[in-house]
Amino acid sequence: MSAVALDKQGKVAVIAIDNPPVNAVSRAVREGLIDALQRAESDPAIEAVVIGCTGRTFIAGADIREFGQPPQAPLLPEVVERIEACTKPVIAALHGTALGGGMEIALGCHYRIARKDASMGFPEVTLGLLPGATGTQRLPRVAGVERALEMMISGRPVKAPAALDAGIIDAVSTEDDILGAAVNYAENLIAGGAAPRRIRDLETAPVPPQFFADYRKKMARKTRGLPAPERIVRCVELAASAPYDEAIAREREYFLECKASPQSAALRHAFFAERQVSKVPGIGKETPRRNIHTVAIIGAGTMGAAIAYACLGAGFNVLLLDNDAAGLERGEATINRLYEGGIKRGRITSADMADGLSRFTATRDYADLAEADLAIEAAFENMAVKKEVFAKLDSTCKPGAILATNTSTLDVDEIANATQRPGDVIGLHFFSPAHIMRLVEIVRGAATEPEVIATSLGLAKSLGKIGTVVGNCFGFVGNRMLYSYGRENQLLLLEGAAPEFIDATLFDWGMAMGPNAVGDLAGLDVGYKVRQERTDLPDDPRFYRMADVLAKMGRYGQKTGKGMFRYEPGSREPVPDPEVQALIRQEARRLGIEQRDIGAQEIIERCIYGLVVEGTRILEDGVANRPGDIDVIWINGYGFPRHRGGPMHYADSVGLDRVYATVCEFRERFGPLYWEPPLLLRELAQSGRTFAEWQMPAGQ
Ligand code: 3H9
Repeated sequence: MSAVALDKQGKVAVIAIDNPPVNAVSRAVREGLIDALQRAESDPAIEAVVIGCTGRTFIAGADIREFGQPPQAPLLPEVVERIEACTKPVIAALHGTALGGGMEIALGCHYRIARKDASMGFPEVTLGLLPGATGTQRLPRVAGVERALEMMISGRPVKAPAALDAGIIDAVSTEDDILGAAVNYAENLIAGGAAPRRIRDLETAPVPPQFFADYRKKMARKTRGLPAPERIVRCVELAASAPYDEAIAREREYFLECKASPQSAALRHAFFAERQVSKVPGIGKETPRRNIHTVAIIGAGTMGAAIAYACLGAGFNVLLLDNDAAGLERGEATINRLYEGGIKRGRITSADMADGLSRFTATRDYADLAEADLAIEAAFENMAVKKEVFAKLDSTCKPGAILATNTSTLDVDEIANATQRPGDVIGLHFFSPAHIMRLVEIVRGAATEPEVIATSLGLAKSLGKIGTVVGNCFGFVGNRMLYSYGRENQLLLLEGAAPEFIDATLFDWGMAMGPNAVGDLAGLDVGYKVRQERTDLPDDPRFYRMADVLAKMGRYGQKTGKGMFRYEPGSREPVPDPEVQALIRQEARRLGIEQRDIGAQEIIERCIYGLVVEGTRILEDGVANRPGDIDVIWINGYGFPRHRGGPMHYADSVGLDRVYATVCEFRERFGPLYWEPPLLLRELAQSGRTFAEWQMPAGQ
C-alpha cells in the first residue's frame, strides 16, 4: 500500500496520507506528496487540492526515527515549499494532532480547516530541535511574534478554536469527516474564485525594540542547558527583520546544529524510552486486564489524598480510608484544596470539582472497601503497619481486587505474604506530589500475576502517568539509586564541599534541584527513620552522617525552618547557615577527615557516576528491564535533566570507557566499598559497547 493516495472528487483532488500509527512524514510520505501534488497540478480537471490523513491523526511530525541517519531527499522544507508553490489553492484538513513537520505542511498549504477537537503545535523543542521546515518563519507571520514564540518555546499544542483565534487556521469544522468538510471548503473557494494565498508573502507584525532581549531573560531559567530555544528566538527575530529566503537558510543551519547536538540525542532517547517502558516482558496484548471502577486509598496523609485526587480526576470512584477521624478530615481538606488550586490555575472547572466530589467517599470502616476493585495502601513507611493493613484488606476486599502498596522502599513480597493472595499484590510507588509527578514505579513481587501488572500499567496510563515495571528490592530502582547519589553528596560535605556549592553545581548541570535542598524539602527526618529501620547499611560512620546529625537535632528542613539550610519564615528559599558549616567541620574532625577544596567536576562525577554504578548493578540484578527504563525513572521521578537523557544514556554519551576509567580511579582514591566497578560496566567498556546496545540476558 502506498503511503500517499490521490483521489478525485469533482474539481477537487484529495491527497490522503496513510502512514500509521501517527502519519509521520517519512521519506515515502515526502516522495508521495510531491508526486501526488504534481499529478493534481497538471490535471486540467482539478481546480483545488485537499491534503489530509487517514487514521487517528493528521501528520504528527517528521519521522523522528530518521534523525539518526543522513537526510534523504526530498527534504521536508522542499516539500513544504513545493506545496506552497502550487498554482491551485491547497487546503489542509486537520484532525487529531497536527504537530511539528505536520503543522509546517499545513502552513505550506494556502488554507487550513481543522476538526473542532484537533490540536496543533510545534513540539520540536521537546526533542531538542526547532521547527526546521519553514515553521519558524511561517508561524510568526500568521500568529504574531509573541504567540509564535510561546508555542515554539513551550512546545505546547493549542486546540483548534484557539488556533482559529490566533489566525493559524481559517475554519473549524464540527464534522467528524474532516476530509469531506475540506472538500466542501475547497468547492466554496473554487466558486468564489479564490487564488493560492502564500504565507511567505506576509509581513511579520513588528514588536517593540526591547521585546527579544526581554523574552530571552524571561526564558533563561527554564531553558538552561538547551541550545534549541535560543535558536528559535533568533529565527523569530529573523522572521521580523530579514527577507524570507535568507531567514529560511538560517533556520536550516540552526536546525542541523540542533539535530547534531547531544541534547537532542538525549531528548529523542527519552521520547522513545518513555514509549518503550510500557512494553514489559511477559505482558502482551493477550494478557487479560481487570476492570477498575472503584479505587480505595488507605491513609489520608498528603500522599494518600493526592493519589485520591489523581484517581478522581481520571474518573474513578474513590474511597479514602483512615482510622483517625482528624486525619481523615485533613485528607478531605487536602483534596478540596487541590481542587480549588486546580480551578484557580484554570486547569479544571468547578463543574469538574463537583463531578469529582460526587464520586468521593471518606470512611473509617474497612467494611466499606468490600467492593473496591483496587486498594492502594498509603500508610506509614513501616513494615508492621503495612502488614496490618494488608491483613485487613485481605479479609475485607472482594476476590480479584488488586491490593497495592505505595511503599517507597519496603519488601513487597513480605507485604504480600501478609495476605492469602500474594498474586493480587503489587507495589504502586507514586512520587510526591502524587497528582503532579508523572512517574509510578510498578513493583512486581515474586507472586504478582501478569494480569495484575497489565492492569496496573493501564491504571498508570489512565492517570496520565508513566508506569515503569521494576523488580522488588530495597528502594526498587529509583530510591535504591538515590542512596548512592545522596551518599556521595553527604561524603562530599564531610570532605569540604559546602552544601550550597554542591547544590549550585548540580543545578547548573541540569538537576531540577540540588540534593541538599531536596533533603530539606522532603524532610531529613523521613530518610533518617528509613535508615533506622535498615539492617543492611554499610558499616561506615560517614554514611549519611550530616543528614543523621541534623535530623537528631530536630533540623528537619523546610518544615522546621532549619535543615541543611535555614529558611526565613514563610520562605522556601534555602539560605546557607554558618551553624551547619561549623557542624560539618566538627563532624569531619571527629571522623579524621581532612577537608579540601573540591571542584565542580568531582562533584558531578561522584554524584552522577554513583548513579550509573548502582544503575548497572540494578541491570545485573534484573530489577529494571532496560537501561532506558532507569532513565525514564530518573527523568520523571527525580528531576534528572531530560536533555541529558537519564543516567544510563548520559554514561553512554560520555563513553563507557571513560566512565569505567573514572570509577576505577575513584576505587583507588576512595576505596572499593562504594566504587568497585560492576562487571557489566567493565564488560561494556572493554568491548566498546553502550548501554543502549545492551539486552537483558534471556531468562532473567
Ligand atoms: C519535526 O517534525 C521536525 C520538523 O520540524 C523539521 C524536519 C526537517 N516519528 O506517543 P504514542 C511513534 S520533529 C516517528 O505512544 P499517542 C511512537 O514512537 C517531530 N515515530 O501515541 C509510538 O511507536 P511505538 C515533531 C513516532 O497517541 C507510536 O508512534 N513531532 C512519531 O500517545 C505511537 O506514539 C513530535 O514531536 C514521530 N514523529 O500520542 C510529535 N510520533 O508504537 C511526537 C510518534 O512503536 N509524537 N511515533 O511505541 C507525539 O507527541 C505523540 O506520539 C502523539 C500521539 C501525540 C502524536
